[in-house]
Amino acid sequence: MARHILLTGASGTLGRMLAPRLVAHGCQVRLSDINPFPDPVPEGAAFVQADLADEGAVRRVVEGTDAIVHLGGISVEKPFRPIIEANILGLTHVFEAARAEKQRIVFASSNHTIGFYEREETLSTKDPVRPDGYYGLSKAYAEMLGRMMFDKHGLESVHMRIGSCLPKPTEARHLSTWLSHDDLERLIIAAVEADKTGHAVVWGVSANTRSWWKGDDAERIGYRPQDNAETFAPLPEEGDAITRRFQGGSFTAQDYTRDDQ
Ligand code: NAI
Ligand code: 15L
Repeated sequence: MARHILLTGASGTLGRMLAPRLVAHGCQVRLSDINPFPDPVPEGAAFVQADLADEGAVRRVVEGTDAIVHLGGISVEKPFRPIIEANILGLTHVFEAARAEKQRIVFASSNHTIGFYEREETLSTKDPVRPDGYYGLSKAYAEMLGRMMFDKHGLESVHMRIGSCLPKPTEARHLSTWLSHDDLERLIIAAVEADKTGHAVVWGVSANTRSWWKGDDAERIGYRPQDNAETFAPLPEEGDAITRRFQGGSFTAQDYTRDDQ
């Protein structure tokens, strides 16, 4: 894969893991984050510090690359102001810059777009979103922004609704939500290399026996997961009754005030 890729959120957990893997695929990689890159920058990569909320900085960092893997932003539930800065304003800057440069975006969406579905339900990406907080809502906005950008401008984007991307699953919920590091890499490579994607939404999940998520655009973009959380079963249940009830787990229980059910 000889492409020049911009990887945002490079200094975060998944960015640090992916940076050397993308280089190993033969990509030229531009890493970017608001925070310095904490590791030695891999040979074949370069790091540029930029705040997603700064439109000019985002334009400069996007310029000259061929595709964007957008992981940068707030990755947990927070009050709406910081979420708006990074995940709404910053994200829109990335899409506008990509539109100017005619680039595909591979975006790290999240299972928290649908966090309030009960665990007994099996979902397709066509089911209505049920965000479990401002964080999940911001990811749903990204998926809709991608839809509008494709319908109106032909800008392609692949939205990876990532479950729990960890070296290995550690709790019962992960038996359904786990995405192995290797499968995330496979998904990103498929999304970058697919001939055409249009606007695609793909569950960012491994081939888990207990997955809650089925219908999506995985086949269309050529994503074939190979790992399965079941090899780690059984695992302990975690958290309170709300956490255990909904697919979004502990995010659903944060600031949960309903008392009618
Ligand atoms: P992380 O929090 O470790 O990394 C996010 C990075 O974005 C950080 O390095 C942070 O400095 C950077 N960032 C935050 N605000 C920024 C700004 N204004 N300008 C520039 N950079 C900024 O998160 P992680 O776990 O690496 O996740 C990466 C992406 O994947 C996130 O978008 C997250 O929402 C998404 N995701 C991750 C999942 C997981 O299991 N780790 C599950 C679902 C989605
Ligand atoms: C996410 O969206 C978060 O970024 C990550 O930290 C995990 O909490 C994950 O979802 C999850 O639901 O397990």
